[in-house]
Amino acid sequence: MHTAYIAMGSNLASHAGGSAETLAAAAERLASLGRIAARSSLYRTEPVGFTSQPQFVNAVAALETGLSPHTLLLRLLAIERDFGRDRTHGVTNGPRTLDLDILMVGDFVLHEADLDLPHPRMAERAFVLVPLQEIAPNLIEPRSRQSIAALLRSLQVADPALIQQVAPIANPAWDAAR
Ligand code: PH2
Ligand code: MG
Ligand code: MG
Repeated sequence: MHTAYIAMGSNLASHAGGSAETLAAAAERLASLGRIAARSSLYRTEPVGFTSQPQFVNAVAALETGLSPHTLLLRLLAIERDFGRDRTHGVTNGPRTLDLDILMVGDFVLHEADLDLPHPRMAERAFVLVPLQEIAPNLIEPRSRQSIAALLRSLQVADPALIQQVAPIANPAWDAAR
């Protein structure tokens, strides 16, 4: 058993509804892979990377699971597909119905073609660090050996505007299950 931290994102509607409803429904599917130990608030965030696309809704969940990182990855990809994620079209970093990224699994450090752990860009992304710090401020990122709170402070010093692009939102479907 280990704790996997999973970043959730959406900026297109799915069969479950808008992005907030999609993340709420996806969290129920995550619960079938283990036990959800915590989930952050939902956040409305400005798109990063490819900027001419709708705002995202992002969150982070902590999942206690016995699945190996690779098995977990396959299961997450299957859930993405079930919510209409189409990887055959579209731009890199472009709009998506559902994105489920593994941030960390315990203190696994992996560098493989299909899976890099911890997620190589997590420390640059306010839409990841802000929700992650909400549920696991003292968690140590094993590559930098820094806590999530420390990584977020560094990002805030480097670019304060980034943090302001991540704002908590309320959603009944998500908040009821927290
Ligand atoms: N995901 C990306 C690219 N840019 N921007 C925000 N705000 N949220 C995301 O989840 C996101 C992004 C690629 O996965
Ligand atoms: Mg992804
Ligand atoms: Mg992603």
